[in-house]
Amino acid sequence: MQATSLLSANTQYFLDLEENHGAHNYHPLPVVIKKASGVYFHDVDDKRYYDFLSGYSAVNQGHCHPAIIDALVQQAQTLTLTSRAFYNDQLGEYEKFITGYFGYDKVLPMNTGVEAVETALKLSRKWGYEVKGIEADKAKIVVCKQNFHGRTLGVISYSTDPTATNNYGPFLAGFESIPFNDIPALKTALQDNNVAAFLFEPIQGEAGVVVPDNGYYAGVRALCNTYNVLMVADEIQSGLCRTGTVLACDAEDVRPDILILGKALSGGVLPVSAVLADDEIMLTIQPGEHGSTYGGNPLACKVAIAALKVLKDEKMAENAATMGEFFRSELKNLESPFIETIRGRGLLNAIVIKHSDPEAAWTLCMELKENGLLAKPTHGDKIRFAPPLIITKEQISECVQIIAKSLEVLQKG
Ligand code: IF1
Repeated sequence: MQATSLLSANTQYFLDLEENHGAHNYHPLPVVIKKASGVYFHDVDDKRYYDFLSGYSAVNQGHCHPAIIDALVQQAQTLTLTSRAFYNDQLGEYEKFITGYFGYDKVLPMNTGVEAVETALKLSRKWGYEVKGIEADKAKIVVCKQNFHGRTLGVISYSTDPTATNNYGPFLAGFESIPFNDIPALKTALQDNNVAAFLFEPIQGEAGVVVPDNGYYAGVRALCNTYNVLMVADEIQSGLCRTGTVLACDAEDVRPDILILGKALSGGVLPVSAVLADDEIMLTIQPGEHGSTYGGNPLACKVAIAALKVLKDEKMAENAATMGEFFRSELKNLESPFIETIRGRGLLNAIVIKHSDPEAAWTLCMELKENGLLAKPTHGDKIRFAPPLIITKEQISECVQIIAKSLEVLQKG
C-alpha cells in the first residue's frame, strides 16, 4: 500500500516555512492551496481539486461567493471596526435581519465559534441563577460525551477527548457528561434542580458525524420543558443548510432556547459567530458583563447578512438534502470492502474505513489528493466528505468516480 508521491519543490517550500516557523498544532495533508472558487481549490502548482471539507463547514456557500465578497469589499472600504463603545450603522440592521431569519428576540454577536459557545455557557448560568433561581455557584450544565465545542479552557473542561485536554488542567467545574443520543440518560441528569442547561451538537461532527435517532431532538425539547432546563444547540457545524435543513434541529421542527452559530455565518471569509435567544434569557446579561472587541463589527455584520441571504436565495438546504442522498447512495453502490460505514445527513457525511493497516484512511486521502479531491481523515479510520452546498449532480458523480478509483490504492497490500 503506497501512496507517497513526490512533492514539488514549490509545495515543499511552503511546508518547510510552516514547519520551521509555526507551532506544530496541526497535521495537514501536504497540499498548498493558493486559490479557490466555488467547489474547487487550486494549489501552488496550479492543480485543481474538489474541496470536500469546506473549511469544516465554514464555506457552505462555496469559495469566494461573489455576493459575499462584494459585501466584504464594499464594507471594507467604508467602515470596518468601531468597537462597541460607539454605535455603527450596520450592527442594528444585522441584528434585525438575523433575529428575523431565525425567529429569536435577540442576538449576541461574537467572532469564533468557541466564543459563541462560551457566551452560551455564561448566559445559561446567568439564567440559571437569575430566572430559574439556582443557589449561588451551584449551576450545572449537562453535555454529551465525545462532544466538540472548541478549544478554550472553559470548553475543553468538559471534553472527553484526551488529545484535547492532556496537560491543560485544572479544569472548570460545573459540567456533567452523558452519552449522546440517550434520552433516558438525559432524563436522569435533569432530575437535579441545579441543572441550568443541556448543551449538545445536533449532529456530532468531530466524533465522526454521528447522527442521532429520529425523535432525539423532540425528546430533548420535551425533557428540557418538563425540567425547566435550557436547550442549547451548538449548530456551528450542523447549521446553515449543511445537513439539508437551515438548522439540523429543523428536521424535527424543534426550536432550541439558545442557538449557537458560527463558521458559515460568514461564508468562510472572516470569523463571525452568534448566539440567539429570547429576552428572558438574553437580557440577563447587562452592559459591561460580556463582550468582544470585534464582536458585531460592521464588516462582519455586512458579510453575515450576505452569507445568510445567499443560503436562502440559492436554496442551499434543498441542494444539500438532494445531493447528500445522491452521494450516499452512489457511495453505497460502489460496494467497497474497505468502506465499513457510510453515514451523514445532507452534505455532512463520513465514511469509516475497514482495513488491516491503521494508516489506511490517511493513505486513501493522499490518493484522493493525487486524483483531485481533498478530504481529511479523523480519529484514524474516519474520513469526512462535506463539499460546499453548491455542488451539482454531475460534480458529485465525478467525485464518486475519484473516490472509487482512489479506493484501489487500498488493494495493493
Ligand atoms: C479545529 C472538528 C470540525 C465545532 C462545533 C464549536 C466549534 C467547532 C460543533 C468551535 C469547531 C472545528 C475546529 C477545527 C476542527 C473542527 C472540527 F473536527 F474538530 F470537529 F469542524 F468537525 N462547535 N470545529 O465543530 O469553533 O472556535 O473553531 O470557530 O481545527 O479545531 P471555532
